[in-house]
Amino acid sequence: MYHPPDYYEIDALLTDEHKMIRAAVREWINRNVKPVIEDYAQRHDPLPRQLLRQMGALGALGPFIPEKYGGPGLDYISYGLIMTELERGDSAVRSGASVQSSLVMYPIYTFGDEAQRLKYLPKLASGESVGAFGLTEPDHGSDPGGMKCHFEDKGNHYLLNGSKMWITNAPFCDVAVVWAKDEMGKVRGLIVERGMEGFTTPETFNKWSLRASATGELVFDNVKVPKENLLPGVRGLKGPLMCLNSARYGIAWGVLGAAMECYDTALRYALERQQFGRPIASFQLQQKKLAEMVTEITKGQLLAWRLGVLKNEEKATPAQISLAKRNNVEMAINIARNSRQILGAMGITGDFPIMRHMVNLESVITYEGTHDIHLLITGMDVTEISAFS
Ligand code: TGC
Ligand code: FAD
Repeated sequence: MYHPPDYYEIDALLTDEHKMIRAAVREWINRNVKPVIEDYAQRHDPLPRQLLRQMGALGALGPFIPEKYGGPGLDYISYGLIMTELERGDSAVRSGASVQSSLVMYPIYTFGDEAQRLKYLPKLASGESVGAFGLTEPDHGSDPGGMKCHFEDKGNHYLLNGSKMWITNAPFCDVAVVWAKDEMGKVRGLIVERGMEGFTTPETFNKWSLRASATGELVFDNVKVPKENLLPGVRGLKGPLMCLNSARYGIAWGVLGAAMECYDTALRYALERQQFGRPIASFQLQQKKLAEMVTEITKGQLLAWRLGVLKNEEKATPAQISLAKRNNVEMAINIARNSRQILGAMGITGDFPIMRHMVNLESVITYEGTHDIHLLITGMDVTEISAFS
């Protein structure tokens, strides 16, 4: 039985509706993800693909999208709590929901016109349609401003060329929000649909991390994109970066789920496992690990909750979101590593969720901006000097 820590009674800061939403997603994870996730991860088989419609019914796809467009219109604390529960199941499940919500629905809602919102959002909210987000390219990861992907105005359509890589959900996406440069070199967002001639999505294999998530490329070879598929509401790199703010916010909450599951597993194991005639939890070195874990989780919970309040008030800055993503992902990966040690050899098996969380978090600390990039964003914010250029 899972007992997530709430050392500082943060539950008292949640509404009854928040707790109801959290309980529903936790129960859904217990029934639909926990029993099968290990098998999907071992077989390198994408689980979110099978679950997207159920996640849609739960309100986990675009939780902040208004009801008019098929979303449940929830607040940002609810969004965060949903992400925490999903990532306790597996980072791949949270990733699937993050991309759909923050990287596909958010830009269509925020930068799209009414026709685009009505055409795409309801199907994305229900999980009938799967979305992908194309920013990273083979030669431009941390530095997306250097992207080569580009399009030309051909009168009655745009002609898109280039490629994106490391794209979550690419192999089975129905629509992709793709960031490419126009003839003036300005970054714009285009909605590309599966079936458009010249658009292919080869899968990337051989991953040791996020094995239950599909990753791939988006390749555009003279793709004719209808003019009505250009997102009219934003120009420049700030468009994709605003989407990242929303996804990074979700990750700051999500990784708490992975961390709490690892801690809870390690605590229970330490209390049961006997060595030298005593539970290993009685040894000071193991207590130090557990005490530090619960301390870091509590700090991470407070950070996420306060950020959620600021986000609800539309006051959360990109730098605040960046700090929370960096802090909480590092916290989670350290907790996964220490929890694995508490379990000794058992910790490397799939009988426990820890090793799977640990290797997943190696992706989470890299995507949505690497740990180093987030350190530099905070450095830039406090010094007002950019270390990037
Ligand atoms: P820079 O010159 O600083 O900024 C360009 C323009 O953007 C504005 N801006 C932002 N706007 C909104 N939110 C933010 N977070 C913003 N950061 C910057 C900025 O004000 C400027 O606007 P304007 O109007 O003056 O033009 O840009 P730079 O080229 O120096 O780069 C800055 C840097 C390095 C911080 C940024 O490019 C960055 O964050 N790099 C990391 C890339 C990244 O995170 N990629 C993620 C790809 S998607 C992904 O990983 C999905 S994983 C999904 C899953 O499975 O869960
Ligand atoms: P690089 O940018 O090449 O960085 C390599 C190393 O150099 C890192 O340690 C980095 O911190 C360091 N570095 C780079 N620049 C600096 C600097 N200025 N100062 C100091 N150190 C620096 N992208 C999408 O667009 N959509 C997706 O859906 C998506 N899903 C992903 C799913 C997975 C599983 C993974 C692993 C990645 C995904 N990504 C996605 C890509 C991800 O965002 C990039 O991997 C990430 O932004 C880093 O880019 P890179 O891998 O090219 O590393």
